[in-house]
Amino acid sequence: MSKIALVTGTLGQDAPYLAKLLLDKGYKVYGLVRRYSNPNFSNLDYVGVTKKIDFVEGDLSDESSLYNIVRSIRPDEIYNLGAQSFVRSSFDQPKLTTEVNGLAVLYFLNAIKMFSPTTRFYQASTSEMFGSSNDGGYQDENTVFHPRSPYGVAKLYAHWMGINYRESYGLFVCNGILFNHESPIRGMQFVTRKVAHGAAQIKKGLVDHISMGNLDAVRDWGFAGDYVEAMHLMLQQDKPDDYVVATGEAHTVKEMVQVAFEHVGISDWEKHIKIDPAHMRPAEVPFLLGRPTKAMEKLGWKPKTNFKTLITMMVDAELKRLEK
Ligand code: NAP
Ligand code: F7E
Repeated sequence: MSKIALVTGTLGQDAPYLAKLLLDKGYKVYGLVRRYSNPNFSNLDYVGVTKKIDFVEGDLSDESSLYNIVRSIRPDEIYNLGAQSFVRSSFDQPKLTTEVNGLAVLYFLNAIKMFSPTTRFYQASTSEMFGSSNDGGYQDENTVFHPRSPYGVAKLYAHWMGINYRESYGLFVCNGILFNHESPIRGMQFVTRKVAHGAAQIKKGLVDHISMGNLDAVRDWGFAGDYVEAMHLMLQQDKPDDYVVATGEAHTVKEMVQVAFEHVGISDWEKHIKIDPAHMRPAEVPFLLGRPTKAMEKLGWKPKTNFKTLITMMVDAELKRLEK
């Protein structure tokens, strides 16, 4: 009998890569999609899985829809990837972010407890929960949390609620504390895709500059296709646990811009960047660098794609889209 998985965040970045991995392993995959007048399947199309997924309609802010879905499907595994995931927007929409990123996890955990207690649950936790905290230059599972945005605070609520239901009711809940991960189907607002797209457009003479925020921020950027492997591995272990997933390599936004522009043959990239305070955040997370030793040792996971390969892959994908 093939395993059944329910994935949320179906039309986003990570879910298409995860769905492909699960389908290749023989899973039946259900994808939660909220109600749209015109749904956008382009990310699922990019990965080639649109027709292989069974779509179920529901909304993370609607408790009853999640209860009904868990009760009727009783999945072996749930991967909760859906979220209001843009940190900047969470400052403008803190309540919505709290409901979708925080409370939805409580709804899922209660639904599992009541209707399907053997279901294994993966929660998309995030390095944003570390915020301004780091232990001597990196963050791992032992680092104290100090989130700096409503997004990070809501995710921390979900993270601890998962641990609480694991300890209180014995549910199989894993939190994957993932650092920034990117791909050619990353949302357009996020800095890597914005820069990859901008560099390709400037190269083609379509625009002259990109407006950006804090170029000094440091991030540990990996490839989404590598990171979904870690999500799956977490749910295959004998015991549930929490894991940091990262590359262990940090770069500034400025370095990322430089790699993208140099890849299209533009060395004077500074001329094409305008700093706009609109892209700054009320509280910034200045430095994120993960130490994924536990995931490497216990899950046998390791990242395969390095920083330069990732950024140049994204720029190439943008050039290809523009040529079409
Ligand atoms: P993403 O591209 O923004 O996808 C999130 C998806 O959630 C979107 O498809 C969105 O639907 C859906 N969603 C939002 N609100 C919803 C609601 N009320 N009901 C149902 N679905 C809803 O995010 P991602 O990059 O794939 O990330 C996956 C998960 O990992 C997220 O939870 C994110 O917070 C977390 N995470 C991401 C990173 C990263 O670097 N990518 C790092 C750590 C953690 P629409 O398409 O309609 O907007
Ligand atoms: O910003 C700086 C910005 O929006 C990265 C989400 O997936 O990863 C992501 O959150 C950095 C920040 O990602 C611009 O200030 C400068 O320091 O690409 P981002 P994020 O905020 O790190 C975490 C792990 C998640 O969990 C989130 O869901 O880049 N930056 N200039 C800019 N950022 C943006 N977006 N746009 C700029 O123009």
